[in-house]
Formats: sequence, C-alpha cells, structure tokens
Amino acid sequence: MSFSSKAVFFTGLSVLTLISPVFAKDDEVVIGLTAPLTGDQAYIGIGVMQGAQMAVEDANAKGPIFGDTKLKFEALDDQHNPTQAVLVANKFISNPDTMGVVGHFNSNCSKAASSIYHEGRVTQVSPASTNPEISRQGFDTFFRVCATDEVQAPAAALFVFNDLSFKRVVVLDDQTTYGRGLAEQFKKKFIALGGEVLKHEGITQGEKDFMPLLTKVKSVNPELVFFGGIYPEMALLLKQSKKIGLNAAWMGGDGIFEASLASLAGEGVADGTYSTMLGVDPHMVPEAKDFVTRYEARFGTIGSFSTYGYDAACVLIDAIRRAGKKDRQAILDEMKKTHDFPGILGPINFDKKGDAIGKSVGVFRMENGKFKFLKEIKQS
Ligand code: ABU
Repeated sequence: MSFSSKAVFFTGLSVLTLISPVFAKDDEVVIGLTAPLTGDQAYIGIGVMQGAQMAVEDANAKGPIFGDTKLKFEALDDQHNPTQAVLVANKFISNPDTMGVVGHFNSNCSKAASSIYHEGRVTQVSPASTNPEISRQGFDTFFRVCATDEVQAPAAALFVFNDLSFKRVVVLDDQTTYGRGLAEQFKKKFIALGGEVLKHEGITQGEKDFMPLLTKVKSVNPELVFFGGIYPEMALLLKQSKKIGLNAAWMGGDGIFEASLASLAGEGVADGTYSTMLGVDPHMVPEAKDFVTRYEARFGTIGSFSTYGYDAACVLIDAIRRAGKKDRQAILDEMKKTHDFPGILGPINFDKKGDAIGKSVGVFRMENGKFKFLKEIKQS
C-alpha cells in the first residue's frame, strides 16, 4: 500500500477535505455503504449493510477487482437524517479511494445527498429509496435497484380496492419525502378507482402518542387505514389503535416491511397487517437461494432489504470491474451501460434517470408475526 501525492483530492466544497486531505491507496477501491445504522431504523439499515458487505466479500474472494486492487468496504451511519446524510456523502467523496456508494435507505437522505455524489462524480446506488422525485433532480450519478412509489402505491391501491373490496379508507403519512409521496400516490389511484378517502393526516417521525389522531380516525369508521411511513411509527399506530378499539384493517408500503414490526407492536397486534414490498419473498427466488442461505447462517433471519443491499453492491462492483481502473467517471460510464446484470432478484437494467426497469411489487399479510406473500403485481 503506498501513498500517491498526485491522487490527493480537493473538492473545494468539502470542509472535511480541506481540513484533512486524504491520500489515495494504490491497491484499494472503497465501496461505501450508508443507511440508518443506529437508532429506531437500525434493524432495517443493518440488514442492508450486511447484504452489501457480503457482496464486497464475495467479490474479493474471487481475487483482485483489477490489477492488484482489492475492494474495501466502509459503512457510515446516516441516522435517517438528511443533514447527516449530506455530511456522510461529503466524507465519502472526499476520500479519493471511494469509487461508489450503496445508499441511502431513506428517500429524504438520498434526495439531499445525491447532489454531493454528483459533484464528486461518485456513483450512488440506492437499494431502497423509492420516492420518484429523487431521480428527477437530473443527477446522472444516481441509480436505484428498486421500483419507485409510482409502481408501489398504485399496486397497493389496486389491491385494497379490488382484492380486499374496501372502498372507504383513511390515509396517514409521516410527512417525509417517502411517506408523504407514497400516501399521495396511493390516494390518487384509490380515488381514480372510485374509492373514498375519508381523511388524510400527517404524523411526525419520533412521535409516541397517536391516541388523539386515532380517536379522530375511529370516528369516521374506515374499512382500512393506509400508512405512508416506516415500521417504528407503524408499530405504535397498530398498538394504540388496538387500545382504542379501532377495528379497521391496516396497510403500509415497503417502509413497514420489517420483521421487527411484530415484536415492536406486541404479540399478535400486527397480525393481519398488509404491506407491499418491492418484489416477492427472496426465499421463493431460486437465484437468491445461495445468498439467503449464507446470510441466514451468518446473521440470522434475512433483513427485508438485505437482498437489495447485495444487488446494489454487486451491480456497482460489476461496473468497477468493467472499468478496470480507479476512475470515478469511467466507472460511472460503465454503470450507465449496465445491461441485464444478473441480480439475485432478477435482471438489473436502468432507464436514463437511473431508475430500475421491470421491477415488480409483492403484496404480503402478517400472520403469526411473519409477513406471508400473497401476490405479485408486475410493473406495467
Ligand atoms: N422505500 C422504503 C423506505 C425508504 C424510503 O424510500 O424512504
């Protein structure tokens, strides 16, 4: 490992870099990973991290990525906070060894940080940020391996209206980029189908007492409550709705699709909850079997986004391998040429905005504390 003075990077925009310039290591390419690794969303973030980490280890087990160069995995916590996400992105781009980043998990973090990766010409691959606005910002460094909420939310509305035959719903959201966007898209499609939205209210992430809100929800007697948000708040909503005797069904998107929802809500409370997820159960996918088996032997039950972390890292590593050199622009150029990359969740292709093409949505129902697959709705 040697230090190369020619490879000292000064972005001019990163205070971190100006204070402490970082020297490139000739034999190392860093793949960054960022997600919420502490706090109330850590269950899901750590699952993503472990998936991406396994992709890097699998690649290194095959030998150098090119020449004598090996991959190094570096994980940073964005705390699902957009301000922290920008700091993390600046830290990654100021390291001249960083050639790509898997992240962020949360759409508000991906949206805030994507201009930083663009400025540093670092390829960003989100495993999970589903808000459609992120890729409309026009940053050519942004990619994602998941469907967007323009696919997920209408699929949820179709399921509620046609399969469950519910026509009267309440919509709640956590007022984040993801939660609000998902709720709005769900509402739009549900109304277009002929359904009635009795109420649409916002909550705040971190809030603990939803009793006054749920009392209002109960007063309009909905058949179902749709929540655009993440599992910690969903668990409290379920728990408190049971307490006040709100008998509506509940549904959310991929943000609530986390095994710990059951334990956080309390025994049996989350049973019957519907959720969409960005694909089918990975245990059903033959191409994912080897990864799932190895993951579960090492870390325990697979996280809901671990396969996405793995696929996001693998498609990035493939671009680095094809570029054959430590050059951010060359890697980005290769990333744009990705064609039918064999991801464990199916072929990966990107449109011009960096959005994944052809990804489906799965619908699940929690039974005995586990999400059980019900049906797949394909992207049209
Ligand atoms: N899509 C799941 C939750 C993460 C986000 O998009 O904010």
